Amino acid sequence: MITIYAVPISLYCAKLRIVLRHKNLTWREEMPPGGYGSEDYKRIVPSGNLPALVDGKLTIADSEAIAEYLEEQHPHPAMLPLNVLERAKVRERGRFHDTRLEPEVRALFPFLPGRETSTQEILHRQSHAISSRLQQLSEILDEAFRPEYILTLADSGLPITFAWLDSLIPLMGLRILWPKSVIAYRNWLEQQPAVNDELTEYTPILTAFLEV
Ligand SMILES: N[C@@H](CCC(=O)N[C@@H](CS)C(=O)NCC(=O)O)C(=O)O
Repeated sequence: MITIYAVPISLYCAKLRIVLRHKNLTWREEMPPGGYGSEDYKRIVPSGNLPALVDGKLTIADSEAIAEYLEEQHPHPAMLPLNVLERAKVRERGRFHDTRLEPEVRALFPFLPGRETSTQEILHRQSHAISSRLQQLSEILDEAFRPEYILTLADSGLPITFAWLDSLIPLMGLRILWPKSVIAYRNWLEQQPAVNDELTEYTPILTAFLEV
């Protein structure tokens, strides 16, 4: 059986669970031995990051690498289109989430309750940065989001980042502009069973985490 190393609040672990759920896979979840960032865990996963997956002889980290592995090992239901050009665009969208949008949300993590105090300047700057990324996402989606759209690897990280935004906007007083096409895409995403099931489990964990 597949084992994943994960912690409940990790955004990228929730992203991975959406892929596992959509592919109807069963998995076992373990906390990193010795805790997050421990030397014990780094003996298993040298980079020390989460999530990681163990499947037989294979141990790999990085949600994108894991998702591509799962797609090849368990091709049905497909989470990449057949067309090579469309597959490339799915990968582009996945990387856009991981390297462009999510890092602008993560930049607020040092200012979560109980941590450093944020300033109006930081909140204004991050509101602008996140809104700009959402605008870019809407332009990227304009090409891709059609009635025949299937849930792809690129759609696993975005719903979790959107859930974080839902919590952080009122908590920090962020002013975020949501383009109409992103709202329509998000509504569609949240109707997908794998996304809905993960959000049903993840959102209360996120809410409790932010209440600390
Ligand atoms: N690009 C990585 C990012 C994963 C990531 O940032 N994971 C966080 C937890 S949500 C983590 O492990 N942070 C600690 C570290 O990177 O050492 C992926 O897609 O898996």
